[in-house]
Amino acid sequence: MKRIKKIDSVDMYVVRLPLVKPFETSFSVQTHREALLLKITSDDVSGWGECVTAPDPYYCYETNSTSSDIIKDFLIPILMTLKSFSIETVLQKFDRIRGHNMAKAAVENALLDLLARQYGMPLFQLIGGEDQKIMSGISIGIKDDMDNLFESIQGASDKKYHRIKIKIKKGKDVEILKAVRKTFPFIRLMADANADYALEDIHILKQFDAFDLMMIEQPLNYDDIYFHSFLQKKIDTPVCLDESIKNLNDAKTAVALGSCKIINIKQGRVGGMMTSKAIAAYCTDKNIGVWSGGMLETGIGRAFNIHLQTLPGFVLPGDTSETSRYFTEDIVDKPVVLEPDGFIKIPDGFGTGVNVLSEKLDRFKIFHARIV
Ligand code: OSB
Ligand code: MG
Repeated sequence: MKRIKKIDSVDMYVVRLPLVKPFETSFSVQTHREALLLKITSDDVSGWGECVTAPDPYYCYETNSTSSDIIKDFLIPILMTLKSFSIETVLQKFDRIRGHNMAKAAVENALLDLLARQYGMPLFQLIGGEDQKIMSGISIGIKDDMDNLFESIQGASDKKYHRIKIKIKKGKDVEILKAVRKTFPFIRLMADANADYALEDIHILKQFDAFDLMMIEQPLNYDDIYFHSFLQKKIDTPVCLDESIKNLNDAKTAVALGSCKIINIKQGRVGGMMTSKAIAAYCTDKNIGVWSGGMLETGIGRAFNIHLQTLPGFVLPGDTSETSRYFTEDIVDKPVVLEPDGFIKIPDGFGTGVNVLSEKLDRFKIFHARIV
């Protein structure tokens, strides 16, 4: 088993990158990506992780401040008690802390990157993935007018994105989906409600069946699994759960109840790459599709999502888009770009393959602390 000898230092940064365009969902409008980054160093090799939290608790209860506290006060102190340890040991110790999956994932990510770099291998190899290019997908925010939306969809379709997701909310749904489908009859299309509906809205959701959607993502309450099983039985469109699935047990519950046909695995939301792998394996065995979600990550977090998709089970296109769709400038050396066929290549090199540019880090950072 691969081991890290001991931790020499841990640095925490917050960077604030402007988004190319504001990103509107049923729960917020985001104009910046404010990312909490972690750099863990051992024997002169550093691994980087990105916490997928936002400054606010509108997608989930975790925020940059709660994660930073949990990392500083609990997770790193656990690491400091260990000598010559494996990732498995770390994850077992982290189990004592309930929830705070995004904080745990950030630490796990940095350790995996560090380990892969120390052993001189790409991250996908360390986690048991297969060398391959991965599919792309784009998530388009809620727009004020239809022309704007059509323009974004046309752009994504021209780029050969493998599927297009549009954000919806109550009142901005049926008519929009109908118009999009009419104008773009052949695109692989899906919608994400970010928990904006209740079971009583079933008459609205039922109308989505006419639009040949790949799935409807998180229609009901952010922590509901049970009532989604009622909904899935009454509509033909496959339900995909995002917010509700926070660990392997949630995935098992959703599968047992028939609450969804697809799960969006965000490695941060479920507590890291290793849990993601377990959920993907479980779902694949049960004939439930999985894909890798995104949280508007910088190049660091996005690289983890790319490596994640080399694991067995990730057969559906996820929310991995090119860098230029999010930022004019990122903080890493290798931007994500789509190949002419819409695929994305794994960044070359050890660990994630992407490296933080110190000039960009300096320019975009709004906080730095050495915590060890
Ligand atoms: O629900 O999938 C979501 C972004 C922030 C928070 C939640 C979600 C999203 C996205 C964007 O849909 C995915 C991406 O391109 O990173
Ligand atoms: Mg979602």
